[in-house]
Amino acid sequence: MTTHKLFPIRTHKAFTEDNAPTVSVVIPTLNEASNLPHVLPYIPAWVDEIIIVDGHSTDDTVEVSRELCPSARILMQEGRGKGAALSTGFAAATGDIIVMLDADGSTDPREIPAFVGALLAGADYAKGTRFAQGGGSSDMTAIRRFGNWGLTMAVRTLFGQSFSDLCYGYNAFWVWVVPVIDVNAPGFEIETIMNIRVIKTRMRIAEVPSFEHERIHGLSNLNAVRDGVRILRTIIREWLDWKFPWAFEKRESDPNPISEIAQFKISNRSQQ
Ligand SMILES: Nc1nc2c(ncn2[C@@H]2O[C@H](COP(=O)(O)OP(=O)(O)O)[C@@H](O)[C@H]2O)c(=O)[nH]1
Ligand SMILES: [Mg+2]
Repeated sequence: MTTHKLFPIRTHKAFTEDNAPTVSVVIPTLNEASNLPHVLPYIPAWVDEIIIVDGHSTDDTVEVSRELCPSARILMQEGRGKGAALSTGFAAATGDIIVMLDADGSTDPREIPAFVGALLAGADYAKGTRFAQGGGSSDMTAIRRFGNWGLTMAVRTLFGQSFSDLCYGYNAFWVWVVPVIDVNAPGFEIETIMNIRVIKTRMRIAEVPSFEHERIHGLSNLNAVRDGVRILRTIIREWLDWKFPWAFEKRESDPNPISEIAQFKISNRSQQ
């Protein structure tokens, strides 16, 4: 990816009461039937679209989603992993703003106004942080905390940023951010890639203090060591791509379908 020369695209759109930005919430789910009753009812009523991207759950996730939230769009993800599910959801979202939310009760839907507020106040990308005043976590083991600290420091050093949190998946952004950061990764490294590419593309990033609650039922799908190594490899690859773009030139025959869909949406929107 050679996005280092890109300058941010802005919406340049004056929102009025009749033209208020619409909000889509994208939720990846993998066997979360018992957790969804603690999440879906707390999504603010003014959210325009809820997209649930299921990873072919073997429990009643889909049925429970339909029952709790009949208006939600339920999609089956293509490929495997949280990253693939989010990519499917981003491509399908029709809102001006996309909010990423987990289904296990860790990310609190009642914080959505703070994320949307940061975007309305001028940010391109509102990035949740558990390590700013007002944030916190009751879902981090010591190894995760240490790993996240080390990886955050690595990104701060390599990319010259002052992020306080790297591996956290509660973020919100304007829809046009999707093709600019051109994100496509299958696993949990998607959050890191997004957080790095918004630096590389010089987005206005606002950190939003957020409290991560303990997963309510079931076990995390993340493996701290396996996924930590994947994330470290991702950081190094992103840095090499940033510093030596000529070595990573994208081939013409390597299109990103997510980008094409988002570009299409953006050009349609600008004609409205
Ligand atoms: N669709 C889909 N969702 C996933 C997958 N892996 C994790 N998730 C969802 O992503 C969110 C976060 O996953 P979790 O296992 O709690 O990881 P952690 O929060 O990093 O410990 C939850 O809503 C999961 O249901 C997957 O492979 N496919
Ligand atoms: Mg979780």
